[in-house]
Amino acid sequence: MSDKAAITMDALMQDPEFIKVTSHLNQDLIERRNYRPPQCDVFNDAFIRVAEDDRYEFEIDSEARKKLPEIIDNKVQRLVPAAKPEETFKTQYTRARKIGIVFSGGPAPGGHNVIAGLYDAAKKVNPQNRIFGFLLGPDGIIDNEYVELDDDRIDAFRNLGGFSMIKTGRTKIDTTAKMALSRETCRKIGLDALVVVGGDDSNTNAAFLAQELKADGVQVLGVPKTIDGDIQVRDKNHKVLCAMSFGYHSAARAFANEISNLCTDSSSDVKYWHICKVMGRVASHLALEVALQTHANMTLIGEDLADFVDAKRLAKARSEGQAGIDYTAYGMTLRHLSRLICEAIVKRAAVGKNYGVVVIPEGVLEFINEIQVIIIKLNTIIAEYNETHDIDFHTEFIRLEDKREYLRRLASLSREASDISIWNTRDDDFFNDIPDFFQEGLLTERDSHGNFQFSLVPTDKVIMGLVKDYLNILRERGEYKIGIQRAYFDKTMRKADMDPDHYGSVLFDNYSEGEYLLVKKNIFSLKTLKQALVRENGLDAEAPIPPPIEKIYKMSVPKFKTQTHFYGYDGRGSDPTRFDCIYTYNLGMTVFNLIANGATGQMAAIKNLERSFAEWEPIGIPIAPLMHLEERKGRLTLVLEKSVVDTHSIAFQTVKALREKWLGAEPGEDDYRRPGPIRFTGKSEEDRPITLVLNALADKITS
Ligand code: FBP
Repeated sequence: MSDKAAITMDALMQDPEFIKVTSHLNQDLIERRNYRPPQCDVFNDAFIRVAEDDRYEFEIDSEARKKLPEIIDNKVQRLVPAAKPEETFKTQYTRARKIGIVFSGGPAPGGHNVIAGLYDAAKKVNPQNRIFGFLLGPDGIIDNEYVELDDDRIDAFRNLGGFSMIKTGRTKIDTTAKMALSRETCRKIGLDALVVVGGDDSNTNAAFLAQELKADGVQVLGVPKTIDGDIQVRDKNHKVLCAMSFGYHSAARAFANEISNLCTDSSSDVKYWHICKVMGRVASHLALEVALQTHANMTLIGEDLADFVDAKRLAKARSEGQAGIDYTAYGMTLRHLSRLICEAIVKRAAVGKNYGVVVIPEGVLEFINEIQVIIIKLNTIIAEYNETHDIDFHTEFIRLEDKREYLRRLASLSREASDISIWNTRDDDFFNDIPDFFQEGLLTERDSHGNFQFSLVPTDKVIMGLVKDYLNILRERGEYKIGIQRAYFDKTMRKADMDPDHYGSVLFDNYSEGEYLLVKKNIFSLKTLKQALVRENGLDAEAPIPPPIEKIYKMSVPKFKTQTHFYGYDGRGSDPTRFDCIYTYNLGMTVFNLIANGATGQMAAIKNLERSFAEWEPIGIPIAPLMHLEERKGRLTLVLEKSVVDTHSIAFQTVKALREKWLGAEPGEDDYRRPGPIRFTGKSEEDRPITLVLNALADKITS
């Protein structure tokens, strides 16, 4: 570099404009940091009590009662103003406390505001209250790694996405040794309470910690976090207590914005099908909201596929007089799913739209019976191997071939075994029939909670591989064609002084009707085109195909070009929507008030999220009664019940009712909706998830 350039650069770096545009501080960041979310009405009171609410009942699992006796009889608690508090209450409420907080599991927009809400509420009640953030998730509790949070740190992260303030991790405190270390950490700091901000597994952890640490006087509270939206709580009479976990709205809006941009691109260059895999480990809540936000042409909802009944197959069995029930007609197979996608693609192509956008939920395979069975079997095999050997399955069998060989051995042993084996030759054959990359995916290491890591499986590739194969078959059969607009055909013919009617009836199946013309099924190559022209149009066998006809024919032959995208970590790291900012800040305040009232084993929540802010009600939900037995690492384990998409909900029924409209397999523009980017300020920011608004309508209409 020359001296002149160096000097110029030095001078430039002192320039105020240069400093401004290269600083990490931008207007949006400044506005976010300065924003103070509104607080639910009750938080304006100096003293807040909890009132037990007996209107809510739960179906209690006997295993939960056995394992969590100290917290199983907890009730729903409402936060209410303490109008004339007695002195003992005041002393207890305001006494100086040490509170630890930890993020657990994947990041979700709004987490920092939970901390800010907790911090502000705690400092308001008593400036001597101290908040400690455990680092890198539950490992921070086990290893006694934490930072004390102060004004500067809190202010730097207000209303910002991610969990970067204290980081996160997925460790589960699930052994006596880890529990003992956690207890030791609480004792060393002198913690009064611990707040676990996490999903279903983390709130499960919170319940076990609450049970264990009760005797030590350490309260443990949970906060419902996960972009997946699968922490939704209703009591046994379906009364909604927590309509949605935090982070869901922001992630769905971030994904929707990106996917809506693809709708715009796709309908502009009209050559790609965009295949969008959207996060959500099991439940399809995120895909559902994305569908409502964007009106993408096709959105798969896993829960819907699980309910699938192949009516055609049943009718066929009935007409052939088959005895018994054809069980293969119940539940979706991968093959059948690929057929449904092909059907949609073919329908759009018929009206000239050989492009579009498909949304596939990350966890869709969980709802395909044949795959789910294999996943559970492999979970069990891997867990059993790890339990009975000193070395972990994935360390012992590094290459796919080694893993396959182990499974092959199990299958051959099953032939000799007298009782039922977990892996038989049918499983092995099925497994060996699927592509290597998918086998690798199915064998992928389970997370620390024993969950199958769907985000590591190229689900879209699996499904679209089958789709491509079947589209080729349909193309060969002449069933996959691009419709030619009648007006365009007429114009092209007339430009070449050719009579459209003369050629139209030779070329097209539906020349007498329809805005889009479909080349006849028996014309599937230039050779068959020529034959048709010679046969039906009197073209001399030696003459070339007239160029305009050749052009029209070529336009009708579809190429199926795809672009695949994964929307997950990007949206999970987005800054929160205003809805999530307000929601999480109030969750933080709720959790402090539950602590100040001596609660433990409760999850902070805001009731009436689906309604206007004035109706939001901070509550505590007992965690233990929400737990049930679920398969993890090949065995039944007590965990918080995940909520999947209810196919009877208004939100799902809306998507179902508008499916054909959004597919857009008719002439004219598509019905795409543009949600736009998440904007922190301004009136156009979406209020709350559309899923919530629609589901709340059901209550309104029926009440
Ligand atoms: P949480 O349930 O912990 O909130 O995480 C949800 C999620 O984002 C899923 O959508 C996704 O399948 C998974 O985390 C990815 O996990 P990882 O961060 O370990 O790759």
